[in-house]
Formats: sequence, C-alpha cells, structure tokens
Amino acid sequence: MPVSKNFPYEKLIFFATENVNKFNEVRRILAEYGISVAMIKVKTLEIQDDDIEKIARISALNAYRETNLPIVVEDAGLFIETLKGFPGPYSSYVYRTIGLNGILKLLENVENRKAYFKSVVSFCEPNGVVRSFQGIVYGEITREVRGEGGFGFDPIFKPYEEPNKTFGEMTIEEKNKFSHRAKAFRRFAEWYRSVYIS
Ligand code: ITT
Repeated sequence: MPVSKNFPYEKLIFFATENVNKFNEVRRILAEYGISVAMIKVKTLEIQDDDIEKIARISALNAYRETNLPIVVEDAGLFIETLKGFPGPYSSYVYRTIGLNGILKLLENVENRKAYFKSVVSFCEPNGVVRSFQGIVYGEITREVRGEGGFGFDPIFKPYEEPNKTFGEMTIEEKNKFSHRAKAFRRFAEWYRSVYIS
C-alpha cells in the first residue's frame, strides 16, 4: 500500500508522551522493527474514563488532529485483583498520591497478590480510523519495594515469567521481554510495518 502523503517519513513515527521512561522502553522495541520514534509532547485532552482503550483511542485522535503526524499514544495501568482492578485507569493519580507504600499498605495481610499491567497503544490513520493494540502482563504485587530501575509501580510488581525479580530490578531489555507495553508495541509494529513500510 502506498504511504500517505501525510506520512512521508515511513520509518519515523512520533510518540505523544510526557514519560521519558516509557519512551526509552518503546524506542528499543520499535528499533527491532526498523522503526525510529521521536518523543513529542502534545497538549491533548486526556479524558477520564474507566476504560483505558477508550482513553487511548480519543487521545490518538486528538494527537493526530493537533499534529497531522504519524503519532502513537499509549495508556497503561496496574490492575490489582483483590482491589477489583484498582488503581487501573487511575494509576497515575494513585502513584502520585498514596504511591507504592500506599498500595502495599492496602494489601497488608492480604494473601491474594495477583495483578496485571495493561497497555493500549493507539494510532490514528490519515483517514481518521484509529487502530488499537493491547498488551497484558500477569504477575504479583510484592510485599516490599524492590529495585531502583524502571518507573511507577515497577518496584512492587513481579511478572510470573520471572518471579525472582520485580520490574524495578530489571534492565529495560529484560523488562521488554515481558512487559505489557512491549507486547502492545510489538503488535502495533507488526501492523505498522505491514501497512506503511514498503
Ligand atoms: P503519558 O500519559 O504522558 O504517556 P503516564 O506516566 O501518565 O505518561 P500512563 O497514563 O500510561 O502514563 O500510566 C499511568 C500510570 O501507570 C503511570 O504513571 C505509572 O504510575 C503506571 N504505569 C504504567 N505503565 C507502567 C509500567 O510499565 N511500570 C510501572 N508503572 C506503570
């Protein structure tokens, strides 16, 4: 399929995010597919909703309307089973307020530590159609904060695939083997490459 005249770069896309840690993870993943990515801050309205897919979809549409660029957005969150999915779409607020220790306190003496991270990556095509790609990683909330790496809830989450380490104790390359974001962006990259890279 020919590349749209709106998207002249083919192998360069933009990632609308304010979070440089996310960007550093994503640029490594996309490089595996021969796609370069630039971080861009776009003032878009981020709606409040219980559904992170809807948040990502609307952000992607807004980001494209603001920039006319091939631009991805991502919305992600941590969902804790025993808290019925809390903090989920409110992860950013909960991280800034009660933080890691607040979550550990909520789970004090709780046996069920099951949780997952979910990421939804959305991309708006020039015709206004938004494509979304999802990734989930299942694991457990630790009983203490472990590790200096990563960001957000990384030091209290250990994935089932590597139960000896939290994401906070992993390098970016290790986290990218398992993470929700890596899965969602790999799905996006497969699709983008097949449609836009000749
Ligand atoms: P942008 O919206 O600017 O991209 P953000 O940090 O606000 O950056 P999200 O809304 O996608 O990102 O994520 C909400 C919060 O969920 C985020 O602030 C973290 O606290 C947490 N989170 C998301 N992904 C995470 C990850 O891979 N590891 C640890 N915490 C994560």
